[in-house]
Amino acid sequence: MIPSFSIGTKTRGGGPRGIAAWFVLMLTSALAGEFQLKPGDSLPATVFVVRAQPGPHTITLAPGRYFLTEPLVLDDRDSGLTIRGAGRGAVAEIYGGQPVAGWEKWKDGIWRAPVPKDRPFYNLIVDGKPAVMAQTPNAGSGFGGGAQKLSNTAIRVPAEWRGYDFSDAQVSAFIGGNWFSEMRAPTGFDSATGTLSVDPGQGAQFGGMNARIFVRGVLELLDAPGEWCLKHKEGFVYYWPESGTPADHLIVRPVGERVLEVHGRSPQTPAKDIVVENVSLIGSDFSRRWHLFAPGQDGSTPEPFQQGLVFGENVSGLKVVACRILAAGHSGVWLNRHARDCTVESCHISGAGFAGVYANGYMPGEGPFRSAAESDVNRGHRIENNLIHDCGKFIGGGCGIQLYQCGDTLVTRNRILNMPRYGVSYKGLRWGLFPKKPFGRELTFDSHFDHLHTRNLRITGNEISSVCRNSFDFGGIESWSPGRDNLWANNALHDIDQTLDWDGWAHVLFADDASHWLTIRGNIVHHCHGGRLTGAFMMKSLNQVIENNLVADCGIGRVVTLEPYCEPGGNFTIRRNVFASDGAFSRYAPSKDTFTGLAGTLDKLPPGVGGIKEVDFNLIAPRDPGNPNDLAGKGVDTHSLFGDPKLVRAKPDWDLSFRDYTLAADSPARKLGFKDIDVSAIGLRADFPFDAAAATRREATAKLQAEDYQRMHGLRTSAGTGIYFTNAGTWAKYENLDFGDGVSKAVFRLDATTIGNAAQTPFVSRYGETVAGAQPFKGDASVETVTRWEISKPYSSPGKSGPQLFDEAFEPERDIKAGTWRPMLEPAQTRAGIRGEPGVVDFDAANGEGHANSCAYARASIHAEHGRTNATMTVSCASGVKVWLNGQLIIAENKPGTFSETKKGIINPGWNTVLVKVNQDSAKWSPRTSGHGNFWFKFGTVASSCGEIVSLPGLPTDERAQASTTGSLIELRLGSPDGKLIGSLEPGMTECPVVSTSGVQNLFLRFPGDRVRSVDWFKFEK
Ligand SMILES: [Ca+2]
Ligand SMILES: [Ca+2]
Repeated sequence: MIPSFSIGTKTRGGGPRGIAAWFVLMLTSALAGEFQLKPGDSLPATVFVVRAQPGPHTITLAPGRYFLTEPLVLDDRDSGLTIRGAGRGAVAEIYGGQPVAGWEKWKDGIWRAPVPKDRPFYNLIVDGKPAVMAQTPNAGSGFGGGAQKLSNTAIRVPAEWRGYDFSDAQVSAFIGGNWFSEMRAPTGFDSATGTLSVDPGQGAQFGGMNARIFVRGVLELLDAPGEWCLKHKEGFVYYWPESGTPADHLIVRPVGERVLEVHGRSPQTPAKDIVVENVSLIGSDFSRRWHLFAPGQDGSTPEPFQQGLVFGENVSGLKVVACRILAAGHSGVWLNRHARDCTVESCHISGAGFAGVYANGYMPGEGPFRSAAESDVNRGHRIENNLIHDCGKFIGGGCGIQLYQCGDTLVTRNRILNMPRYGVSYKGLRWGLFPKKPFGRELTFDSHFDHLHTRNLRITGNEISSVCRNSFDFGGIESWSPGRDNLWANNALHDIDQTLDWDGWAHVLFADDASHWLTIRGNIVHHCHGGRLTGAFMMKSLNQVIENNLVADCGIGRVVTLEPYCEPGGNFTIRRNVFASDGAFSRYAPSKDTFTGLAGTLDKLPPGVGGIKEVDFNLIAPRDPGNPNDLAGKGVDTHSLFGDPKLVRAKPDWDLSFRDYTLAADSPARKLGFKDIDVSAIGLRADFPFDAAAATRREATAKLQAEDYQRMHGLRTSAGTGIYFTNAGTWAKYENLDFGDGVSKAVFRLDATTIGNAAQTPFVSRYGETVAGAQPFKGDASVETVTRWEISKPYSSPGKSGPQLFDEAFEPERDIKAGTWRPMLEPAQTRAGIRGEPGVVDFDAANGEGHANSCAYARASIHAEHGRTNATMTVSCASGVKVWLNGQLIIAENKPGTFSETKKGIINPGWNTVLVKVNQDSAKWSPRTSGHGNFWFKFGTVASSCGEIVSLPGLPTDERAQASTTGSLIELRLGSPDGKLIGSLEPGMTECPVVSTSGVQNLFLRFPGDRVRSVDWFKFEK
């Protein structure tokens, strides 16, 4: 038997001690080669002792809990070591911290316990999951909570927060176009003004903090079950248990940002062939601040943030197999810099603050290297058969698997779900941003690929769903400026929906800038949704191939965005695919560069590169059967077939998985050469060692965020907040809910308007399924911005510059009812991810960018209870603007600026129309990366003393929203959207009885009318 010890090495590779020497004797006399530990024994001390013996060794952990006082650090002296858990299912649990004891009731539901003073930590692990650091608004209920962004380094908190203690606070902030989020640390608090200063994060390179911020880590914000807060100066941690008391839970405070660190002492002396198998590794710390890149860079994560619960650097052949890796503060597994031939296999990774698995190489041209080949140090990994879910807990850019400058790697058979951003992503650096002389050598376009190590990646057989739930410009699988010759094959991607900007950029398979020589083959994309600029695929780079894929049951704006942009693009191939879902707006959304190729950041196209190489032999169910192929004249799809693909679905829509699609024997796809996709090679292997359904099961009595559905029909999500657009017949599916031994009541959190049951329904404009309600003015003495418009296409005239179009009257100017219009209900986002502020109408972003020397129009209506005169109307623009009020020209300025008119500001009782025209300056168009650009306006009016006054996009209409006056707001159904009705929420109510429901169920929220504006969360009670 091994005696119990609580000794540990104090520093990495620390020297021997007397007690350790005695320990060696005990161990070696007990067993040679294999060392057995039981709970209470010290793992670091054992490693320290084992290291002194000739190996290789195996340390076997008996089932039970092992708590570390500091990270376990292995190095090259431990090469060949295996750490293995005894028993099945990783029941030996290594915690990266200490249990918190001594809880006492504090107030309300809140308990507190002593912890070491002056030792801040940023993650509290409760039953293997990260608790929510006290925040406002509460998790899953949006942003702000009264706090407002002032600048990239300051926010203003509400007046009632001014007495709060912000010494443990953090500010979580999405930045710029919502690609990434950062965690900011306070640098000062001015209680007189309520101004909380924070560090600058990465700086304003991507636009700095946007409005999607929240404050966390303030005790006064601890107001809900599941929240915790540290007061590190007091030495107390506070927690409100989700159920029972703290004694009913295992609550652990982390002691480091890594739990298991495998770190060879130099790149030349890697730690080799270390195996960690069948153990649970639970809980590591997050950090006071975090950002993804160094300021001014778009590359490697800065050194302090290169963190994983399992961390490997200077490693070769590290294997992490059949482990549970839970509640990592940063990433679950992080393979840093020099890391070769590592394996992460058959693991269950969940609750990570950032990514499930991250491999991080050197930025091109950086590091202690003399050549490109020398710098290729992170490669050869295999990431296979892992269940990775619910990561991105602290970082909104969190994803399943991400590789940076890491290549020759196989990512296969993983099941990835519930991420704020990507399922799988990998990145390098695009030509246009490349260092000009890496390692002192001149660079050519051809030789720059030598420096791009994110190459020869095989992303195959993965199942990815419910990702991209809280970020913009996303992809289920994504690449940005990697090296050559990557493959995405035989993956299934489903239930990935646009969340932040319905009509904005997103692609399920998103080959973003400079994804050259990428092949996308044999993938199944189903049940993905989004508007105009959302597609199944992006194709913009050199020599890409999209072949033999199936797209079905998607509601998307385009199938492929086939448009080079920024970097060189051409030689496009799209062949033998089955597009059973067509784009609602366009199939390929081509630009003129699509047919010629684009040199982009090169002076000219590389030799042999043209536009389309082959877009043909596809089977397409066309949106418009009467005009199935408007690109036939361009040589596109000339041999393709248009019509019913004869797709056989084995299950009803709400239950379909990728396994349920087959093509009928007589499907025309076969004649075109389409090969059946092997669905048996997708998703977790049969030998996955954990119960995946149990791992992702939710309790029905916990708060269920409405936006965390597994499938939806017809509605929309506002990222991190809720669902809306719940028109009659829409539904959302919540899978795998455990109702335990029964519940009797459902409780909902709805928006105030729905609860208020207002008798007066607003005016509406309808655009197909989109309904825009009238926006009320506050009616105070200030100028209030009109935020929703209908906009025209860009108009131009041959040979005329933008300013010269100022006095040329196009269709809408001659007759406001004429022309083609479409709604612009929220700020458009540019392709570079720059989102306009509310009320800034950016025609460039809205019309797809690149419209130099044109003008455009916008129209809106204002309905006033009482008329008034001298209503100051203000418009801002970047070039020239005209404003007509009720057909009268009130402002005409052919120059940039802000212009006001008061005397002609006459608001009539009833309806008024506003028409705005703006033109562009005569500068050559270039993509906008900050500011508003050069083709926009913002308009507002004073609306005081007008009584009830609202604005509506487009022309006046008297149609009002139809509220369902009878029937319920929400139906709760089991099994299917029309399955057993277990409860109905009645108008004016926020809770309803539920017929006794127990066990594990799939629940559907079905909306019988259109009276619910939005749902934030719901839960069941006994
Ligand atoms: Ca709270
Ligand atoms: Ca919510």
